[in-house]
Amino acid sequence: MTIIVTGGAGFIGSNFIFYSLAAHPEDRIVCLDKLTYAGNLSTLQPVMDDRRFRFVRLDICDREGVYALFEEERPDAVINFAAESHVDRSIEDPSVFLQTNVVGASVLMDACRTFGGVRYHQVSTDEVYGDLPLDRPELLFTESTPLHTSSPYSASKAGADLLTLAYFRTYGLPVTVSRCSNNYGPWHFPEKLIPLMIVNCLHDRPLPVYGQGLNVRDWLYVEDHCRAVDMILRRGRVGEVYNVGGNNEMRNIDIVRLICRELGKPESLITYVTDRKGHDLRYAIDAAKIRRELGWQPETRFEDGIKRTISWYLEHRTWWEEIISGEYRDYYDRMYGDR
Ligand code: NAD
Ligand code: TDX
Repeated sequence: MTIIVTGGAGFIGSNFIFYSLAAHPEDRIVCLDKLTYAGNLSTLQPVMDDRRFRFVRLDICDREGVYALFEEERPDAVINFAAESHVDRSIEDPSVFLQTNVVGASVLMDACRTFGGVRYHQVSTDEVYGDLPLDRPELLFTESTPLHTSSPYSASKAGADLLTLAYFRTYGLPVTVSRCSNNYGPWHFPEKLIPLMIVNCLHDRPLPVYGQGLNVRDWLYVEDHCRAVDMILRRGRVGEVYNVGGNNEMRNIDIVRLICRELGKPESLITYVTDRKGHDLRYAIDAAKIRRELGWQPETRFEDGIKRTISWYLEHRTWWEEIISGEYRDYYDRMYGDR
């Protein structure tokens, strides 16, 4: 198969490319990425010379460019990871979220149907369900929980998610959707909770906890998510939605304390800051459907995954230091300017 992976220079997309090239030696991957502030080409350096891999710098909203790439590559499948993904940025300025997350997904799906029923997978999120109360631990999101979003980010992801199901119903496009909980692991951009706290700890900087730190997220090791997407692409039923979750709910404050302990830093670094606007209280996923239909379940326990992640950040200082300094944004020009 030739698979177009969008957003492959970001956190989950890059992990997916590494996973997929190792798991399926017969497949070819074309990574399509705009290289926004969140895309980092140096992440993909280990596979740049693999003849089964190609990188193309392109915006998923660029219809002409996307169609030309389809014409050239004739892909069997598209997995859409590309998105503006940070809730706080969406609160600052929603417009680019609507453009990339909604319009971009529709351009990709139009290309899929124009070039003849190309298999399409939309990487959605558990945030499309909105949030759950903190005092009802028995409540979980299932695939039939109504979508009820809180932030411009989650509303834009819900738009793309529903549009994907509309392309199945209206045009018969062979699609699937996955709605996953919070991921953590290597190559995670240090604006998100876990990498931000690790990096700040290593610099002995304050650890900004929103509100009282009591909000709950369900954390899944990124490779487990990649395996789920891979299984859904190959064996999932078209037209279906699959929840993916870690069965690992934790309060933000407990995560931050754990990171302090692991790095031998004092909890006095913790600073409570103004809460996020519209802050979702709790996410919790019921992943029974993917377990029952595809035999998927998380393999990495949080205790192991978080240790592995912290070690990774200790061993890959250059990667995140270049991000913090902004230097990584020159990488493309340095590496590819003359090619
Ligand atoms: P990320 O922000 O790390 O990476 C996004 C990538 O998309 C970057 O490489 C960026 O350059 C690229 N991109 C952005 N706009 C683009 C455009 N217009 N055209 C082409 N490329 C573009 O995001 P992530 O955390 O890896 O998330 C990947 C996907 O998974 C997103 O769709 C996100 O909504 C979803 N998701 C993330 C999580 C999580 O915990 N991180 C959980 C569930 C679902
Ligand atoms: O500095 C911080 N302090 C803090 O208390 C940051 C960055 C976050 N937080 C809190 C807010 C959330 O309750 O930590 C929690 C996690 O925040 P994020 O890492 O921003 O993730 P979240 O808002 O839960 O969204 C993530 O999971 C679902 C991803 O960023 C999304 O792309 C995905 O869809």
